[in-house]
Amino acid sequence: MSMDTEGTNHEKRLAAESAASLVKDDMIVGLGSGTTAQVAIQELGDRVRRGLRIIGVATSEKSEALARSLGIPVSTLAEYPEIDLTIDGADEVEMGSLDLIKGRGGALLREKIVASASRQLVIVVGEEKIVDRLGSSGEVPVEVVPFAWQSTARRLVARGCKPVLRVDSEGKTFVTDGGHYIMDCLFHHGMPLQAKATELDGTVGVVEHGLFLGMTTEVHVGGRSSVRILRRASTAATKK
Ligand code: A5P
Repeated sequence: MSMDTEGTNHEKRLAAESAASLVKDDMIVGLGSGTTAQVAIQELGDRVRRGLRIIGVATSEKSEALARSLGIPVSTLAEYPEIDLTIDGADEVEMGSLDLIKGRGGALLREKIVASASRQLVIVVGEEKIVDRLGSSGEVPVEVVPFAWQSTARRLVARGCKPVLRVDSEGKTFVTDGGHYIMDCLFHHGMPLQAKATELDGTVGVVEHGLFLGMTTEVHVGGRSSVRILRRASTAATKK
């Protein structure tokens, strides 16, 4: 394993452990998706084995399978419509607003539904995910219905972006847990991406998009030896 990968894994673990420490007995916990959220699920699994009582609600099939394999009781939003705290990763976090881009791992729809039902959304990332301006590192994933996706792509072009249909490692069209496709949309620089959220919400054929605006409670940023915690409505950061 390269030093870089080791470093990144270490940073993910620090962030994940810090966020998981917020979880207390009898909480309903949203279980995020992606490699950093997986580390948080593993940490929660360890704590469940040592006696922590929680119920998890997963944001993807993969996270659900991992949680079950670790002995974390898993339920649904139908049973538990209100979630106390969700721990999830992100592809970008905008400094200050703590607005997010999510979904580059392919799980954005369920992630947004779970985040919307959560009293607290705690994001776990490494320093490389923090950006000054949303969209700095690339595309916004947009989940679309497969039917006439080419028409939806044309509508997305009219919204000012260049959409690319996501394919998997074998070159087949990537299909989400919900049976949809993802278009990775690169927006022209200029207007703040936040202004595009309402346009995407109103685009026929779009199921959901990866702009998570005004949802984050706090961000645990894993560094080399400490965790920086960012809270919304304040640029103040604390170190653990
Ligand atoms: C899943 O689709 C995403 O929203 C992930 O939360 C995001 O891609 C971050 O994943 P990593 O923790 O693997 O970088």
